[in-house]
Amino acid sequence: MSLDAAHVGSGKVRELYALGDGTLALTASDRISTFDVVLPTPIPDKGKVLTGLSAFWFGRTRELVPNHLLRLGDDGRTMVCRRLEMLPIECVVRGYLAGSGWKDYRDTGVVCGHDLPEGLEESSRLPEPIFTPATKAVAGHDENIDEERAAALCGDDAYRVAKEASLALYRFASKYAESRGIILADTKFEFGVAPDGSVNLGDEALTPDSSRFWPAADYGEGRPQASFDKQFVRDWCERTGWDKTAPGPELPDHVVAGTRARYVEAFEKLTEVPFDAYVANPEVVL
Ligand code: Q0Z
Repeated sequence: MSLDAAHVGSGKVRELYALGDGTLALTASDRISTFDVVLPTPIPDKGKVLTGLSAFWFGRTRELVPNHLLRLGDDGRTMVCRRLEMLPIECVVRGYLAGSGWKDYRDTGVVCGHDLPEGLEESSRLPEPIFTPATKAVAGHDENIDEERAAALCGDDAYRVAKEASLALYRFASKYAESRGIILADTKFEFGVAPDGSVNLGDEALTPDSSRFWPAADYGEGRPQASFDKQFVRDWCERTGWDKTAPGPELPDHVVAGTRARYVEAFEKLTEVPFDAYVANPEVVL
């Protein structure tokens, strides 16, 4: 980080800085959250893995959809980005039924206005990926909204572009990931408008923090799936009897090491770049 950077925002595990030249620096920490609580124990290199994966996808999809990435920091955990006027919705694409999509389907048969076939189960693959926009909650959980509300929030033109870009990105990335043993069950994108008026992909993209990554080898319908990255942490937290309110428990070394190995495994499976090569020179993923 340069010394003239002003801190302009904090996420649960990331920080956003304004650089002197009108660009932004988005830095991913090694903090991990589970059950919506940030744990006191970091996962070494998690921020580098997530930044490297985002950058890899930005590089692979720039012809499909323009994005905000300008360059990577030498630290491997910072993306220098073009500043965008962010759209006020989360652009979620689902290829499988999980989380709030599964709950909405089970209760109503409908997800964000998509009338889905009968007989789907938890974790079922959908006949076609669906776009399920949500509001950005300041606190608490995002709320799924229908297309009419989402378009009213963004403006019709920007909404249409963000929706088609989201579906195209999901189709590209899910096909690629499934060929490498990882199911991309769903994912959340954020878009913004650049000074030239174009709608650009922003934020992080197609990481395990913005998506559900499932190991394809363990997939089965009618039950929840193990998470590619966080399952050790969740299982260990469940066994401690923690009530899932802050503060969370300190993680033991074997859970930290196992979780770090899963993040690195996801990075190497998807990028085909050795993680050490990324750390030595982050731009190898571009
Ligand atoms: C991203 C966020 C984080 C806190 C704003 N290119 C951009 N232009 C304008 N705004 C953003 C971006 Cl990426 C932007 N966020 C999400 C990230 C910490 C909030 F690291 N908020």
